[in-house]
Parts: sequence; C-alpha cells; structure tokens
Amino acid sequence: MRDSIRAIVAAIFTLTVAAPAHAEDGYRLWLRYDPLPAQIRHRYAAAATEIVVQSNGAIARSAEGELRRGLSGLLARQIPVGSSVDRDGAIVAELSKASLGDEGFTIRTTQIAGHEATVINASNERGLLYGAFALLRRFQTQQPIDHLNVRDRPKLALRMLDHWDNLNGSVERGYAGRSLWDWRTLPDWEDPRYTDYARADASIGVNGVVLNNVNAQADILTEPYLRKVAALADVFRPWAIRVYLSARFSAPIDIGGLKTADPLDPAVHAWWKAKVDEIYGVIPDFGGFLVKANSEGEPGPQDYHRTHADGANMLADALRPHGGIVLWRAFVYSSASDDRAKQAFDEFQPLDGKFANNVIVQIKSGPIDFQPREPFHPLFGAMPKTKLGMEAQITKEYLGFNTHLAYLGTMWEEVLSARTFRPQEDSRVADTLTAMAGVANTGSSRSWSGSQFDQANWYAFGRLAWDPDASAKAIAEEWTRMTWGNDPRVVNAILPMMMKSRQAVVDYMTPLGLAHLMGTDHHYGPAPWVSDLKRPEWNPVYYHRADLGGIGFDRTAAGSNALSQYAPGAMRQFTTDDYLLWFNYVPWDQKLKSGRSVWTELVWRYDRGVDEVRAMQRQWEALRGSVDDQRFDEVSAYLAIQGREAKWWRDACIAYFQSISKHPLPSGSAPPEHPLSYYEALRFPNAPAH
Ligand code: GCV
Repeated sequence: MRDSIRAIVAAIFTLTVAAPAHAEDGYRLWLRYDPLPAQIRHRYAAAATEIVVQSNGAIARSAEGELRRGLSGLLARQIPVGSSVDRDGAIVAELSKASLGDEGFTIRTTQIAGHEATVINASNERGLLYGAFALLRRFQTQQPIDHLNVRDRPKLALRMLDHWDNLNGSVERGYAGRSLWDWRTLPDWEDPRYTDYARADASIGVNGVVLNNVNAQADILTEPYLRKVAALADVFRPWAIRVYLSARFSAPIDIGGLKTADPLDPAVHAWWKAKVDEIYGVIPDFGGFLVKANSEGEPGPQDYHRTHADGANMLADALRPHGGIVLWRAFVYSSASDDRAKQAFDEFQPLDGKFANNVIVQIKSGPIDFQPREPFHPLFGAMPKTKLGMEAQITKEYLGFNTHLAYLGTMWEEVLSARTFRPQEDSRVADTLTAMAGVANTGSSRSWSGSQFDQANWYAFGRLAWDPDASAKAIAEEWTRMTWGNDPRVVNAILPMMMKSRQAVVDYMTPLGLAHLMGTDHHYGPAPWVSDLKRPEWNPVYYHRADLGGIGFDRTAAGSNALSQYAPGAMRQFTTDDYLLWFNYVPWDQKLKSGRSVWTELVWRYDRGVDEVRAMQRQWEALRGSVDDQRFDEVSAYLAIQGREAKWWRDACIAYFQSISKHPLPSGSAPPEHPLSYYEALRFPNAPAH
C-alpha cells in the first residue's frame, strides 16, 4: 500500500515538476523567455530590478510590456514597472534629443539619480522598441550586460514580409497551414495570434507586411476588406509595423466598373487616386502597394503598350500625397525571350531613371526563381537611378518545403555579399538596396512556420534585412540559443547542422549550378525529364540541356550571352564549379578542378548531399534528451522524411542523367534504387500549396 502511495506521489511529482510549463510545439518561437539557469541568474538579476519606460505612446507600451514579459520570464520573478529610477539595476527606456536615426537606438550602462542603470535611448519610440528587443536578446543569449555601449540602426529602411495569402485562406507556396488572417471573422474578432505575430516581426526588425498574395484579387481593395485590413493595421501599429497590399493592376475594371486599366487614361488615374484616398481614410499609415504586373498572366501596363514605369508611376502619383510607396516587382519572363534568365534585365534596365522616387523595383535574389543556388540577379547594381529592393523567399518552395532542414541565412549571405562591381568597383548586392522583402513562411501551424527549423529562416531574414552585412553564422547561433537553449552541447551540435544544410539541399537537388529540375506546378520532388509542357521555359529540360554530348545552359557569348548582363569584374565570381552548369554547357568527360569529370562530379555531389542529411540525422539523434521530447521528435521525423526525399532526388536525377549521358556510375556509387520509369511514373495530385 505504502509503495503504491509512494508511486502515486512520485507520478504527481513527475507530472508537476518535469512537465514543461508550455506545450513545446514551437509556438513561442525565439521569444521563449524561459528562466536562465539558477547559477547564472543572479548575475543578470542585479541588472534588471525594475523597468522604467519614459514615453507614453503605444509603441513604448509594447516595449515596456515586452521587457516585463521577457525579463520576468528569464529571471523567474516579476520585474516591477516604475515611473522613475529609485534603485540600482533599473532598465530605462527614454527618448533622447540626440539624432539616432528613425529606428536606431543606443543601450548604455550609466548612472541615473545616483543609481546604476541600463538605458535604452532612441529618437522615437520605434527605436525604443528595437532597443528593448536587442537588450532582451543579450539576456536570452547570455551575453554580457554590464558596461554596455551599444549603438545600432537598421541599414535598410524597409524590411518587409510578403504574404502570399489568398482571401479564401489558402497560402500560395505556404507549407505551414492556412493563412494567419481570418478574413471571415475580421474586423470583429482580432485573434490574439495577430499580436504574437507582430511581436515576432518586431523582434527582428520587420517594419512592413504585405497581407495578400501578389497574384492578387481586386476584392481586397473593396470597402469590406479594407475595414478588415484596418483592423490588422491597428493590431500591428503598436509594434511599428505598417500594412501594405498587393494590388491587382486591373482593379479599375474588376471592381471599379471601368472599361480599361490603361495607366495613362485619366479615368484610371482618377479611380486609383480615389481608391488610395479611401484607403488612407481608414488606414492613415498605410504603407502602399506591391504589384506583380505582366508576369505569369497577371494584368499590367504592357496590356496597353505602356511600360512598367508608366504603371508604377501612375500608382505612385496616387500614393505620394499620403507618403505611400509602390513596390513594383521585376519578376517577368515569357517564351519570347531566348533565355528566361535575361528577360527581367532586358525589360527593366532600360527603364533606369524613369521610376518615380516613391517606387521601389523589387527584384528576386536570382534571375530565375528562388532556386537552391542562383547567381545574384544582374539588375542589382545596374539601375543606379532607381530604388531597388531584394525579394527573398523564406518559404521553401524549391528547398524541400517545410520538412527539409535548410537554413537559408547562408544562401542570402552569399547573394548579399556578392560583388556587383557597379555602380562602384567595390559595390556588393547589399549596397544597392533600399529594401528587403521576404516571402513569408508563416501560417496557422502551431509552430508558425510548419517546422521548428524553418523558424530560423524567418528570424534570419529579419536580422539580415536589418543588417545585410551580418554574419549568417552569428545569426544562426543567436537563433539557436534563443530557440533551443544555451547549453554548449546543443549549440555546438545544431550550428554546424544549420551551416551545412543549404549546401546539402543544393547537392541532392541541383548540384553544379543546375536549376529548375523539380516537378511541374507543385514543385514537389524531382522531374528533370519533363519536356512536353506548352511553354519551353516551363520544362526542366530547358534548364539543364543535357544530351549525349554534355550538360548545362550556355549563357556565354557563344550561347544566350546572359553572362554579359553582369559587370565584367563580377563574372569572375561565377567561375567556380558551383555555377558551372548555370553558365556553361560542358562535355560529360571534361575534367574539373576536383580532378573528376563532369559526370563523376555530378554523381559525387548528389552522393555528398544524401550523406550530409544522414550526418544531420546522426547529429540530431545525439541530442536526444538534451532538448525537449516534443520538438526533438518532430525534428527527427522531418529529418527522416528529408533523408528519404534526398535519396529520391539523388536516385531519380542520376537515373535520368545516366540515361542521357550513357556513362557508367563511378565506382563506389550505389545504383538508383528503382529504374527511371518508376520515378517518371510518380504523381502528386495532392502536393501542397500550388
Ligand atoms: C506568387 C513562382 C511561384 C509562384 C509565384 C511566382 C511569383 O513562379 O511558383 O507561385 O506566384 O513565382 O513570384 O510571382
């Protein structure tokens, strides 16, 4: 009897003590604020005895609330909020007369009224908010918090998330559930999750959010939807976030009753002006419009023989009096061009200097479409009289959806630090930007991003948009510490996994500069054999051009000459084998720097990619027991999926390319598990999000 009572008591103890206070489903993102280990907590506790925020606006209240939430959690006791400093260890946030920039801040250890304090200063409340998150980050990652003398400000004015969310709640290329925005219950019900979303964005410096898909429905601009948008804007405003909308260029026809959307037609101009005035009537700080025009069947000014600049400037005129802007996308391609990679440059570069000053031309990071590795887009640096933004894709449309672990910080770092050699000799992509926009990977999934590790990509995007010179490795470490804890064993295991993960995906999907080999439309899995689609540039064979003689797309002067769209100095960066087949058609037997032939190197890299995933699985398994079971199990399961799918990619691609090259497999390389016909016959009618 006594034994069973003891067992019951032990069970209750285990349940109450060992069970985590929160379901470990990843909902808390990197803002977990779990207590610091008791042995170091006292060091930090002395520097956070009270919170004094000396400004009364809504953004300052957000900063105060976050400091209270964060510090109380980290220090495992309620930290009081006061109105003046009356003890050592106060955390103070106050506006300063010094010019710290629109969103910049300082954090200094200093004396106030004879007491030691940590003071966040900023020129406005946005800076205070960012300073509060920066200070919390120091606590979370266990950095020193004494003798602080920090000064920071964002390098880019606009740091946006673009949601490809449809009004029916689906998300184009979204692998994390349904849209976060519940259009049916807005504006009456403001889901608390909207605030948590805004907090997360603010914590990484995101200051603009496009709510709806660039493949836009004009309905978003109708009065009932604008009231819903206004409700979201109200939730986001205290977190220093403005809302923007994707505008369908044909809206004057679709919802305005006009017969044309010609940007030079006065009635069209007047319609947009009235519409914009209406929007500002309900959302006084509305950010502006994002537009996908004459791209993948979307309407645009070219339908009326007008240019992109004509279209963008017409909208910009309507927005200018209110301080709004136009983000005009340069993602255009068609069968008319001999090389899809060239078209955006050909269409947009001649328009340099023709765009109004409240227009930003938003350019995808690479010239095709968010492939696992692309050279940087040649428009960066080539339009010095135009404001440019870089569009990055956080959602992993081409890098394994939500189940493959691929840290994208390294990919974006590669692009941002690439040298454009123009307008200045030493210019890099990062130097040519006014804005960065990330295609969001958020949705209704409890983990927000559909996987624990995809949260890192949301995080890294924001941190790189704040500082495009930041190191992807430092960001990964920061995220790991905040998300998985500061245990050196955990950090030292996760960091190398993340840092190698994107190259692994490149290797098992599209090594050596290959691109666009995925299944048509849904983009799930390999299909390099597809050649029968209506438009040539929809077919994978268009991109790899493999035949008995060799493989690759000749973009040199002997081929499409897309290479000439780069400054001569920049071309040198593309001589590594990582870009080999992007720019060159090469014989299968040509020897590469590695000493291997093209064929052998191709197989070798496919094998390397699969091996890397297996290594990640082992590294993760070694963390069993060192991180919570719930998230551990999810990551393990996803790595198993990734392992299977990496092998599928490798086997299917090798089977296909071998059928073309007619070369034997290099010794030591396993034959594909199935014949090519097996892979070709696979169908995925229910693949997500297309
Ligand atoms: C929103 C790719 C994607 C499309 C996307 C398009 C774009 O083609 O597959 O889903 O459409 O890019 O960026 O406009």
